[in-house]
Amino acid sequence: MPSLTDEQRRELIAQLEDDGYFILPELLPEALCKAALAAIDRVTTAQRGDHTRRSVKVANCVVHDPALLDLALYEPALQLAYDVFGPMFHLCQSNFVSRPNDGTGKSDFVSASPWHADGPRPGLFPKIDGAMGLHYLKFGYFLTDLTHGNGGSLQVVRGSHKRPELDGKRGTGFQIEDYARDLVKLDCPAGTVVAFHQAQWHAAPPNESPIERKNAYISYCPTWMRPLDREFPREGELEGLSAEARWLLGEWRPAQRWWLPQPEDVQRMARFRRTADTPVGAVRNYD
Ligand SMILES: O=C(O)CCC(=O)C(=O)O
Repeated sequence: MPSLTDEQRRELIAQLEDDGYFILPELLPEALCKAALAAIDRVTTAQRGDHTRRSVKVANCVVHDPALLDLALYEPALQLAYDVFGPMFHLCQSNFVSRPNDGTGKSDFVSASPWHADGPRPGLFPKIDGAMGLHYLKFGYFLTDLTHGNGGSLQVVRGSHKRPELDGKRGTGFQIEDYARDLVKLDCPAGTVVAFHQAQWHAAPPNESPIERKNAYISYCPTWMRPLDREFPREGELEGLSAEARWLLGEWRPAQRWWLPQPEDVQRMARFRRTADTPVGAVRNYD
């Protein structure tokens, strides 16, 4: 399993602050990529039924297959979530999309996605100097090749996380050509992992290629935010999972401990801290 050095982490976090996104230096390990693809294919086939060319999006995908939960446990992502949120972060959202050239022309976040920022919504959340703080960090796992250029790659506007969503423009008032200088099209090889700030403007055009686009988005937020696309697990639903998986999925605890961790809570994800950091047990301000 790849793991980032402190230096790589510093560089990626600096990119996140400046550009609103970064690309992990290593591709996803082939075995993990293959397992996630097999899981996506299995769930997609079951959901499609006879509509074999339909695009399929599945929310809270981590509960559908252990390989998709393994993506949520990908060490470089957890290291970077730790960097931005400290030890008290958990899973905010997970979904996958399996998107062929489906010919629907829809921009419904299934067949394609229009330009937007994820929020958080409503946009009435506090801003500092006009910029929205980082409330969740989202990782896109692109599991199929997109280097051919017309597969409906994720696109972002570099630095847009520092501005209001689409500069406050609506409908045809927003023209992506006006931002051509900062437009980044992530026509990337299979196994590429891209992360972005939730306020980053992003979109994905329809897949116009013969290669089905398959990817997962997995995001993390502080434990004092509720997950976006699932309820907290009920008794028994986390049986057999690792301590880290149970933490990410939100195992039961008394209300105050979502906000004020006990020393053992601070320890749960402690192995993802930077090696140069003070050992977590010695940090008093989490008491
Ligand atoms: O279709 C895509 O890849 C983009 C998805 C998206 O915009 C989102 O999850 O907010």
